[in-house]
Formats: sequence, C-alpha cells, structure tokens
Amino acid sequence: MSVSLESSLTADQIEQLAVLCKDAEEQAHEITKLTDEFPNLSVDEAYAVQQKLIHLKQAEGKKVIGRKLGLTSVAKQQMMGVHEPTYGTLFDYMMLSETEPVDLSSLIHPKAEPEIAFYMGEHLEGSNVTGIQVLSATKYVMPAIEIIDSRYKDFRFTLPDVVADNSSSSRVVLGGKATRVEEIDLSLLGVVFYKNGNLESTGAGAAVLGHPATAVAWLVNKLYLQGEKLRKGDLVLSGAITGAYSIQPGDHVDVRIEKLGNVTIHCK
Ligand code: OOG
Ligand code: MG
Repeated sequence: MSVSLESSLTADQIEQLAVLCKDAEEQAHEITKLTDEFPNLSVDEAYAVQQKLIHLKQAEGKKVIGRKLGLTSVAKQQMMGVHEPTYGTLFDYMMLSETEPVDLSSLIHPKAEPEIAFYMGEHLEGSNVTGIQVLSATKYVMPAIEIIDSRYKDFRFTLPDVVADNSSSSRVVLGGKATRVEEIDLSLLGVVFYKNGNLESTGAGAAVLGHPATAVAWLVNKLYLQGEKLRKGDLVLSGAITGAYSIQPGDHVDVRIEKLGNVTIHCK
C-alpha cells in the first residue's frame, strides 16, 4: 500500500498520530480529538493516518480480514453529527464468536449496532462500481453485531478524527447463517435490535444508503482512489442500520434480521 494522497502533515506527524490512536486502542484510554491540535486535518490526511495505523498493526503480525463502512445511515449520521460515510479496516483480533462472552474490560466506552455483513466471493476493484456489481461479487451475507469503541473522549469526533481512528472499529460478531444474495432484496429486510430483552430500535436494510450493497460500492470506489480493492474472502460490514447502543458487562444484545437470522452477544 502506498500513501498517495496530498498531505501537509509530515510523514513523522502522520506516524505520531497513528501511534497515538493505536496506543489508545491497545491501552483502552481516551484521547482528545486530533482536530483539537490539528484543526486543518483533512479527510485525506486522516486516511493516511489510518493507513499508517494499519501498517503498524500488520508489522506486529495482525491480519486484515476486511473493511467496514461507518456512518452510512441517517440514524448514525444524526447521532454522531457527521454526515458523510467513512470506512475502516477490520483485523483478525476483532472477530469474536457468538458462543463466547464479549470481554468489555479491554474497551473504553463500547456501543453495539446491527449490521449486514458481506463475504466477498471475488475481488472487486474500480472507480464506478455499482451495487449490482457488489452483489454479483458477494458470496454470502450474514447478520452482524459490530461493537464500536471510539478512542476519543466522550465518543465525540469530527469526520477526519473518526477516519484516523479506524472508524471506531473494535469488535465484530457474526451470526445467523451464510445466505446467498441472489433471491433477497437486502433493502427490504426488517431489522430489530434488543438489549436485555427490551426492543431498542427497528429498521430495514434500506437505512444504509438506500441499499447495503450501495454502501459497499461506495467503499470500493473510495478504496480505488488509494490504489486498493476488496479481495476474495474479505468481510465487509455495510454500516449500522439503526443507532448504536452503549453496552456494559452483563448486557446481552440480540439482533434479528429478516431472512438472515439472529446474532446475539453476552457481555462480561
Ligand atoms: C463511527 C463508526 C460508525 C457505523 O456503522 O455507522 C459505524 C462511530 O460512530 O463511532 O461503524
Ligand atoms: Mg458500524
């Protein structure tokens, strides 16, 4: 991967910001927003910070397993006050099994959100990729709970901040069954989100940019600008369908998505 984007920050500054975000994640401590110190931090520079963060993790042997979209629904955009989608990078250590309790002790102020996950059956690359192409390159879709954990104080940030912080990526749990997309209209699937048995929110796949595959197409077109693509075998989270809900030890979250099945987590 190469940092091809224009940047007014030096390579050293980009690395310092990446290390700051990485340490905050690993040590589970809050940091102040990067834009407090660098008010002119651009979105392109923020993606360069994220790319550096990815390289630092890869150098430690952590493996990229895919990508995630963020802020693709009106619910999330309004909740966070950021009105553009973002993407982040998923690593092997983020992936948890539904059968194990989710240990929140290594997280700062986690929140859970319901998502539709895509498992790519083919590489996908380009600048004008459409949702239809995404669907034809997708092997399966699955219901997912994403646990996000912004490293910023009070979970508040601007667009460049959240991009640099790997779009709050923290943990992912997949459930249900692997379902082929051919016969399903993902935009019409109903989604319900329960926390501790209480119905917290409801939605439909269309909440994500009109159709979750449109969100994945947005990602592919963005990646292309950085000389990157989705790879066969990548997992992609298409973005939260409803708002995100704070979770604490003892909580259990149950997400049900029409036709795709259920996914449940128990937090400790
Ligand atoms: C940014 C990540 C958002 C989603 O699905 O909208 C996200 C955040 O809200 O912390 O993952
Ligand atoms: Mg998400």
